Amino acid sequence: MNRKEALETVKPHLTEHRYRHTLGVRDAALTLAEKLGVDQDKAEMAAIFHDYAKFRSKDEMRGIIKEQQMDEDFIHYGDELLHAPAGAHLVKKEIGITDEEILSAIFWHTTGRPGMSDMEKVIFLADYIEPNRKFPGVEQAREKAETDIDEAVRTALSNTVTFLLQKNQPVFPGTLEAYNDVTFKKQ
Ligand code: DGI
Ligand code: FE
Ligand code: FE
Ligand code: FE
Repeated sequence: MNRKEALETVKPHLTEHRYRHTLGVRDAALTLAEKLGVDQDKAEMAAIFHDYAKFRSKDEMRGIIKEQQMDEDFIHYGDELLHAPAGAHLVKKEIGITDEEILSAIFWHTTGRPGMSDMEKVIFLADYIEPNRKFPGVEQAREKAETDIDEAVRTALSNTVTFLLQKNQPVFPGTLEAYNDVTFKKQ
């Protein structure tokens, strides 16, 4: 599938706003992929489909997580987490993408995980810093991404954990493990 077909395929699954975000993630992912030396075509595919399941019903996504015997923490730590693992499954089943690098980047794009691959970092960070994002701390993460991608990932994880704590929301264990992992590696 080429870029144009991929964009035409994903568009009907997204709102205007989410499609614009997806184009931003695609642009950011291409830049980060070049910096990290990962396959730019794969990074672009992962970016285009990363939010594929964003508007599926919660019940459908919970069903996929159970049937596919994925970590049920994805069900218990907040509904925002469902679309990443469910999306990886649906992109494989409905679009026919089988590349594991692409699928795991989609799978982990919301939470991150300890020991993230370079492709996973590219999509996780591109989702966080793409040009349409406006939340507090994003500028700092963008600046770090210019010079030190691990430090930028650390900032994104740290900001996300801080944001969740401030809102009295649970933090997915894998997100804390990811934060600890990149923080230990810095020391
Ligand atoms: O799908 P997007 O909006 O582009 O971005 P995303 O997939 O990174 O989802 C962001 C949302 O996910 C945001 O509302 C915060 C939430 N989130 C991220 N990490 C965690 C989390 N929510 C919980 N409960 N726990 C987490 O570890
Ligand atoms: Fe997402
Ligand atoms: Fe994210
Ligand atoms: Fe996204």
